Amino acid sequence: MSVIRAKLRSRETGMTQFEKVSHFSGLHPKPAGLVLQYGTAGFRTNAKQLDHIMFRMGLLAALRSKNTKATIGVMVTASHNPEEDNGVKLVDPMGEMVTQAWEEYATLLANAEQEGLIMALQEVIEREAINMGQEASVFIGKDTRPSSESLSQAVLDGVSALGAHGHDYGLLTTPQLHFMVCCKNTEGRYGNASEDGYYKKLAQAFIQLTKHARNRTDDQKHLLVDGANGIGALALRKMEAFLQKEFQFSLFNDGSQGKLNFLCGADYVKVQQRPPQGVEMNAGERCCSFDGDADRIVYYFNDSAGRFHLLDGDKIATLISTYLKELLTQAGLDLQIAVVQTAYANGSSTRYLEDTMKVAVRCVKTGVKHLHHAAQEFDIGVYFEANGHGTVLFSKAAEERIQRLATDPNINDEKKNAACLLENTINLINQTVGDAISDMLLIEAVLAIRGLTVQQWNAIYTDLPNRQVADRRVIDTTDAERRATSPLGLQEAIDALVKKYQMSRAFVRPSGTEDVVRVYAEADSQESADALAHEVSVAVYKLAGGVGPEPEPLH
Ligand code: G16
Repeated sequence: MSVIRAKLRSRETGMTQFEKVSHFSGLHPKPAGLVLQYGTAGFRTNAKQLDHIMFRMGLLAALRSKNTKATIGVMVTASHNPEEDNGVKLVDPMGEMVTQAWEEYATLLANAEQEGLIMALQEVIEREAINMGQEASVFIGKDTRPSSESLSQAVLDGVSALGAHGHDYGLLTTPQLHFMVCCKNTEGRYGNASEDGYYKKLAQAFIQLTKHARNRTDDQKHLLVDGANGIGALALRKMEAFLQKEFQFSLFNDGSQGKLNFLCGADYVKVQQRPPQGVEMNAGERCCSFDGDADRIVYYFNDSAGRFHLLDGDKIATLISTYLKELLTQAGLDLQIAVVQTAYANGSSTRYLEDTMKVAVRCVKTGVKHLHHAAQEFDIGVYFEANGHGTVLFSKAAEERIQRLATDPNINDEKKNAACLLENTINLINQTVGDAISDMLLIEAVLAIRGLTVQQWNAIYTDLPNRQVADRRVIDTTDAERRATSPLGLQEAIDALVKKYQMSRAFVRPSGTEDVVRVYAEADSQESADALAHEVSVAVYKLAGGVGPEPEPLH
């Protein structure tokens, strides 16, 4: 029925919608036989393989927009991956990652051979009973990779092939695009769907919030920022004027010289457990790194003995949830706060949150989409992956109670102050997705309000030494997912290895963003964590059919 209507409507313009799709699809042909899987955050691989994927995700976004009667977002980025890769992230109406039910359709369209594309489209249209006469609108953003230019053009071709309106924002951070989509679909209630709207909203909230911090010194206002040579650096520069010198920064790896994510950025710092290249740090100085599309952040500093200390997503979640819990107590609000983590969360962080903070902790599968949904189940859900990707979600009811309290004339000063802080905190947070810039400003504000140095924050609990390994040589990457998880005896081998070390834990999983198997290990000492990570990667290599030379011991 919906298909017929689409044909009738398009006949008026001479070409049916499907003829138009076929015509444009010929300009973005799929290499025969190429099969790509929808990964942790969408499709991601070498940019050379992605032209047809982008065109087809433009089609899918147009369909999703017709289906939801709302604006949908498409972000062209491969985030933390090397510059030669690219990828695509799809954004649903409220700014969250596209619903998992549609990942299946994304895979269907992505892998349909050239002559089967229209049939695949028809299947989606029929299964979702999409009215093809419905207007559609898609917002598009891209990161700074050289390939992003032509790939975002391919998305636009897909969008217009189905008669949808495409708004190309050009260069944006991923969280900015999520923000724009949410602003548009809430008719401005979440903010103004423009870059300036984003900067203004966050900067105003930050300035209001830091008014509650007494006597901020210039040192406290200043941060070293590693922009990963990516879009986050450009965005931060644009935001500078809006912050009215209340936040000052020295920006390194701003893209003017170095290569995106190369020896810098949040993923490099977290996995290598060392500072990025190109940042001039003095002992004790607070530093942070964004990733390639600025949806992740990690903090760190070197102590006076030259030792490196990393404050990752777990430490960020602890800082923020402690701050929020204290404010709730001061405000007398009985809202339930929970922290959502993944298996990568350091064991010490989980123990601290549960035993000392008495905060509920949930553990879910890797992937922001999983964390986001789990966090939505609480009044206040703080979610962070250890890699620095996270945010805080406030339920509608929680926001309303906080707002009512902040304007209640009959409460004492302490309660009023706490309620105002909570209100400004909500405005500073990008609730659609993890956002390096928003998270950074929130962390800076919390440290200032609580009068904490980065060293004091770091001392809240001590991380168990840990090691992450991701080795392209370890496994045949075309079949990574099955062979990493299912070879007979692998889990038993890991269990036996873990038993050899004190306070230890280890697991392996195929990455959904890179052609690697990730191995994580933690133990009571760095030597043990390194040795366990090595032994587990050898077990994976032997039992899962590793390719190339056997993994070597670390250090
Ligand atoms: C994406 C996801 C994250 C995930 C990361 C690594 O981040 O959004 O949730 O933690 O990939 O996933 P994997 O271990 O499967 O490779 P980003 O920042 O790269 O888009």
